[in-house]
Amino acid sequence: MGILSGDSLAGLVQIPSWHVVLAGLTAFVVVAIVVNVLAQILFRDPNQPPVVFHWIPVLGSAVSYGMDPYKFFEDNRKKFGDVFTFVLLGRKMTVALGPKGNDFILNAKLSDVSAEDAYHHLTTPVFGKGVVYDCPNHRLMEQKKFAKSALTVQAFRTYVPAIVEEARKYWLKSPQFFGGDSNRASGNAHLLTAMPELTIFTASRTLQGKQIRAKFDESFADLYHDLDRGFTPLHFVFPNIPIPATFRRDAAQKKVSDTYMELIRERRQSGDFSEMDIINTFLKEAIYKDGVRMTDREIANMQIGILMGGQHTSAATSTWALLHIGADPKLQEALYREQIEVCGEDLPELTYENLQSMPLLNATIRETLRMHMPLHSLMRKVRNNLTIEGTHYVVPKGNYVMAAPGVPMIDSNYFTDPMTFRPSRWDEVKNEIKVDANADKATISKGASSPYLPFGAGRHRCIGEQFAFVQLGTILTMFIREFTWTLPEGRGVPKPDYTSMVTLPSEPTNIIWTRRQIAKK
Ligand code: X2N
Ligand code: HEM
Repeated sequence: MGILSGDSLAGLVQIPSWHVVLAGLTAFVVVAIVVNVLAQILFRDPNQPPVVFHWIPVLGSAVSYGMDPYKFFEDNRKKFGDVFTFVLLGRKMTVALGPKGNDFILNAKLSDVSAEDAYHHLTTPVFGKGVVYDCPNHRLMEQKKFAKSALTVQAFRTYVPAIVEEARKYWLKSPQFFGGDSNRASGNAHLLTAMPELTIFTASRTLQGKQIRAKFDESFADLYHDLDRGFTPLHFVFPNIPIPATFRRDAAQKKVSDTYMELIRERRQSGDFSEMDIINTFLKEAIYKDGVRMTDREIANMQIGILMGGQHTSAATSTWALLHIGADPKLQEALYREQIEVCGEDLPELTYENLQSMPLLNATIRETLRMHMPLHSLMRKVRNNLTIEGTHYVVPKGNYVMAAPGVPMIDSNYFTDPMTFRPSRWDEVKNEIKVDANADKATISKGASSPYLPFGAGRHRCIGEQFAFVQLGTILTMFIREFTWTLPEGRGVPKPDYTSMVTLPSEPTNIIWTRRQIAKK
């Protein structure tokens, strides 16, 4: 035996046993907590916004914010007012609530705040490189312009019949509906299965054309599912956490992006640019002002970004809308009557123009977005010390600012009885929208300090609003034509679940449906 054998080493150096290690760790954690608590009590900087008290460093207020951000904002607003800072898994987030806060954050100077610094670690592994938040802001501005140029009224006129056809195909095929039996007269559908499926079929068919839509009947659905499971708050906190979902995300990103590139090459070769989709507008227009051309890879990755964004927000919104309509038989009947009035007794093929003449339908979508804005938190990383107007507070560089446009939308100062779903509150008056016809409270203007901003404001504002209304309007109209539905006996509209990327209804999200035509026979 040599002198350096294990036995003799153990004799020389005392290897600490497990309970000594545990005691050491516990001591470290206790000291960290004590230091963190003392620091909050003793070193409050009067020039910075107040900090929400938290026991555990790094974790901070993650659990109470993550469980119910609106309750968290409300509770702390009572203590601190509209502006306060909380710790979210190592990040310092300064919230500015109310229309003024939204304006402050969403219209902040580009040199002061950055969306890409707040979002890119989450979005880039999913969308891919070179686009959206993986490029300078001026590139994103032009990418949005290219995408937007596809979303014309002319294109929407072709999208409506395409969505109608997808909806019909979907009822027939999906086990949530007829499951292949066109005579099935009633059933129970799980909306958080059905609506994401119908949303991705209709969005891909319209925004990306027939060829991409066809791929969703094969491998694409699974690949997008893998991308979805890498687009979560968990991946926002730990972008590269070594779990299967992360590896699948990365593999799927490559395969999906390659598929779009292949299609781009095919279209160039065949010279067939006839579809009015976003892929074609990029092929025609994607040259930046400085002469730089978007690469095929970038055009492909942009397609992923657009489909992912539109997918989550729109699927959540249609699910919420169907739940509210299901809970309100009078509204359901009124929507049916509006349709008959606008389209005619025999309900011929729906058109884009029909949708524009259905105020109750559009008010129902608006009301859904008011109560269930899909994105409850919008973030920017602070690049230069930011003084908050009208206060002595400075938000230091390196912090994040967080806007929550959903807060005024459920605040009784702006919307009467805000927790009641009441589409009739939306009475259109010229370009202005009166919040409530019966009480002359706030009037919504086009400014960024509007209390109603489901699509954001400022340079990062959504480009998908009109498309979303076309898609949601067509899907809801088709539902109302085909079915009557209720929520299961004794159930109301579910409470929100904030733990996913968008605000979803918590389970169960089932409806009991009956077909109108077959019921009549
Ligand atoms: C651990 C509760 O759950 O105790 F997609 F081309 C594509 C928005 C990014 C929001 C991140 C963190 C929540 C922690 C809960 C495109 C259509 C876009 C626009 C803590 C215990 C993407 C991350 C949400 C952190 C909240 C927005 C979307 N139009 N789509 N504890 O990006 O627009 C796009 C744009 C983000 C977030 C969070 C927790 C263009 C817990 C339980 C657990 N957030 N979040 N889009 N939390 N817990 C999009 C802008 C961009
Ligand atoms: C940006 C909401 C649908 C594409 C945004 C923002 C919001 C929003 C709040 C601002 C994000 C921020 O400031 O950080 C919604 C809602 C939707 C919807 C509520 C549906 C109901 C869509 C669709 C598309 C889309 C269908 C694509 C066709 C985008 C893009 C941006 C954006 C490209 C710009 C991001 C930026 O400039 O940073 N959306 N969106 N959205 N949305 Fe949407």
